[in-house]
Amino acid sequence: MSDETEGSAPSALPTKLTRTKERWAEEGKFLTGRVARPESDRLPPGQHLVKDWPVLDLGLQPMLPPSRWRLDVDGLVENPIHWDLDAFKAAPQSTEVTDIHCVTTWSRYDNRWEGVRTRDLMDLVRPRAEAHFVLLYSYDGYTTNLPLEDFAAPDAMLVHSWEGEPLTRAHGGPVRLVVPHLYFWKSAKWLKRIEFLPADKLGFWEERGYHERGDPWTEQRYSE
Ligand SMILES: Nc1nc2c(c(=O)[nH]1)N[C@H]1C(S)=C(S)[C@@H](COP(=O)(O)O)O[C@H]1N2
Ligand SMILES: [Mo]
Repeated sequence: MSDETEGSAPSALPTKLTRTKERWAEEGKFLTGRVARPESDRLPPGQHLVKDWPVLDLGLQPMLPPSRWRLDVDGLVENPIHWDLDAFKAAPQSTEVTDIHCVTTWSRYDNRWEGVRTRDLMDLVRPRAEAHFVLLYSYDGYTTNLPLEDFAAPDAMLVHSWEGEPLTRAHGGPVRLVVPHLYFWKSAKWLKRIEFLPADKLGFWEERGYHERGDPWTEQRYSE
């Protein structure tokens, strides 16, 4: 149950995958040194296409019945919100079809998402002028950070559905973030809280050597 996993720090669980990924960050694994452009190339450098949708996380998939899911949006905002799933679904809904690029080199094209655009969320909470970054908190203890401009990308969304079906627990249901133009580790599953901040604060993978921004087109896989 989420009661057991909500408060636990994922850093206390150095799984084999976590250690392997930390080593990749140290070694600069998968870097090709090539640069691609989203206008002319659809597949970023060093990526290969997959047809299925892999599941990647820290190994703790919180069990969140839709009735128990809550989202807090707070920090430097005029109008903090505390939503349940009904309130989330009452907000303006949108659909987007976008590609996934995971730093572990798989990409998946044409994912159909439904949910609330981050821009529509920002219209509701009204970030203050001093807000320049967001930190996302998830129910498994995961965190990830984003500059405000990336969070506010026109195709970035808080999604509840994929291909017309409710997002599964394995893929971050009831609600996850999707930021299509950055590596997929920025797209927090089991979203719990969005905090607007004046300055950058590193998230789980960013603290372990992953890039602060994570642009797949310039292979921002790891920090220098
Ligand atoms: N809450 C949470 N979100 C997360 C992660 C995680 O461990 N916990 N892993 C990230 C990573 S590294 C990837 S590649 C994607 C994987 O999403 P998927 O399992 O739906 O493919 O989720 C991202 N969001
Ligand atoms: Mo990932």
